[in-house]
Amino acid sequence: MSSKRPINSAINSGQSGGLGSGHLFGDPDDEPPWEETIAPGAVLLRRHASAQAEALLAAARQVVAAAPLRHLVTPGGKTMSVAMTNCGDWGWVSDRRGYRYDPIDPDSGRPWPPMPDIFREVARNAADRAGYPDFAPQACLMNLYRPGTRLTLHQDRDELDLAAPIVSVSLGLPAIFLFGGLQRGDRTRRFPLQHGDVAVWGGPSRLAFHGIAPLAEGHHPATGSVRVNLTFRKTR
Ligand SMILES: [Mn+2]
Repeated sequence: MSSKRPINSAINSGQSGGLGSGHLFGDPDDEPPWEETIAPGAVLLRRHASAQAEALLAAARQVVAAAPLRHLVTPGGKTMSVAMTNCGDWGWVSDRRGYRYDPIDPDSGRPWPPMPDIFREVARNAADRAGYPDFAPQACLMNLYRPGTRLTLHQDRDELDLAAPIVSVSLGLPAIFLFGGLQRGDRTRRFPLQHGDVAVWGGPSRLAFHGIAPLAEGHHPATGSVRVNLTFRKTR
């Protein structure tokens, strides 16, 4: 894929070579975390991952070095605007044959890189805080959003275990999280997501429709001109 080089250097385009220092600008990352319930079983853990953000991004760069970001093709033949890669025992992939979890990176023919400990810890702590104890993610899907990138309304339903929640960590540029109900036509509400926010949804909201509105232009000291999203799932 010819577009690999730019997207794979994208996370590094923040200040000082992308190692990023949220503390340089102080305020937003220093806010103590708080929680907002947005639906039964669904909660936004505001700034919950702020303190670990730099470590998460450093680990994310290691993952991308081993399994480069790429634009997947949907079963219908459309190229997704979000650039993706995975780590952990299972990776989410999409191609002409459909959506599925695969232990092998189809681009390299090798297993996905292992899930970094810091990823596992942040995901487990967030799930705990949201009321889902002992969350043990088997898959981490990493999404990279550039300005204009969106994720249309969908359900996460490729997992065999629907008892476990979805844990989604936002890093870098802010985004608007669209969160609806169990039917596609249900009313969708918009929630701004900031660097360090973690969304967790499970239980009665596990199959809620959700998406991300087109990303606005901007600059974040930790990631430059992009948003990085880490989504953790128990797949089976
Ligand atoms: Mn999703």
